[in-house]
Amino acid sequence: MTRVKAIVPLRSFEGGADPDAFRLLDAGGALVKGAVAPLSGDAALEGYRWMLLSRALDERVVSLQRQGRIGTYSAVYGQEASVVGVSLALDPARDWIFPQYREAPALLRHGMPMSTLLLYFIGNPLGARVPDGVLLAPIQISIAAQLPHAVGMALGLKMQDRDAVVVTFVGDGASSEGDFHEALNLAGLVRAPVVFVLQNNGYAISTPRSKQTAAASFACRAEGYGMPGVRVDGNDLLAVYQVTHEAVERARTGGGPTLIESQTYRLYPHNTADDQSRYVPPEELEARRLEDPLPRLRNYLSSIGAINEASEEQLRAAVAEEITAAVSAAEASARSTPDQIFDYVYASPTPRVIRQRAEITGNAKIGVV
Ligand SMILES: Cc1ncc(C[n+]2csc(CCOP(=O)(O)OP(=O)(O)O)c2C)c(N)n1
Repeated sequence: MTRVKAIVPLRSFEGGADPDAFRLLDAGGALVKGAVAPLSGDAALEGYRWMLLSRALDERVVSLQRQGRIGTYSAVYGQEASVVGVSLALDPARDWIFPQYREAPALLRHGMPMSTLLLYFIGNPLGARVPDGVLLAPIQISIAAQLPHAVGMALGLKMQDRDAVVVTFVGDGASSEGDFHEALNLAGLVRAPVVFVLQNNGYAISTPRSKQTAAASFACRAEGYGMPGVRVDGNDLLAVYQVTHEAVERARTGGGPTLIESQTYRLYPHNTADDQSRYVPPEELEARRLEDPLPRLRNYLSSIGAINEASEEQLRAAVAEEITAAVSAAEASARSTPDQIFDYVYASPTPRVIRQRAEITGNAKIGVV
């Protein structure tokens, strides 16, 4: 009997440098042989500013959380090139982002005020309100639920003949949800102008990538949905920008969706309630720290004369000042009250919501609406 051959190579990416991923900068920040930088020095410096801001914001918010001034927060730490590289390829005046919950700098660059974002993490429901004219869906905690919404929005934009694109972020863990497969299948079928950015950061809380899927990569799943799949070094800002730019242009010009697997690494615990020392071997963390995207881009910028110690110092000071002002503004806002969570559930509250609200405010006898 003839044996059936496996149609995909049974080799999987377990972290560290994937030799097949697209990259433009090597680990030391030098352009790889033959590479041409897709961003000018000024544009790459702007990317670095967003990355510095993201890291400084993570550090500040974690410190505020430890003081009891912030609720739970999922840091971007380690994934800055992945998030900012995508963001730089978008036009905030016409393209939409449907986020997960670990993309702070992309939301800020798209027009979300930092004080509003902080309000969200403080636990004030008003922080979840996206200001008018800002092309963002609200942060999504229910993993993968943003994907069908993103496809629906993209299809709507296509039907209205707009030249706008939807970009949605999703994690490696969330890609095991039914919503992921349903959304990608439909997007491929209707050629929706949507780009799926799957951030493979090594873990879904404590579940390592090796326990997430038997597929050789996340990107190779794209074939099953009839769309291109790309693997990119997610710690290389220039490479992430380029693959996203190409995918966005393809979507904008009627070429349909793309699945980008951005291979990065979460250098911080899943969120402020997690302890990654329980499941990440210390030697793994140390090795992956050497792939930190910030020094890598910093070295590149300094090699082209776009940054020096003095200008970096100024950037860091400006970013710190911006964060301090946003924290003050958020903390000066009116405190939320527990019953506010019921205000945004339904346009007309159901009897159960009315009862629960009354219970929480102490205004009702249990069971009486
Ligand atoms: C539908 C649903 N199931 C479970 C959870 C609990 N949960 C929160 S984050 C998470 C892991 C997500 O991992 P991944 O998609 O890889 O994203 P990452 O947090 O690593 O960026 C889980 C299971 C949830 N938020 N929503």
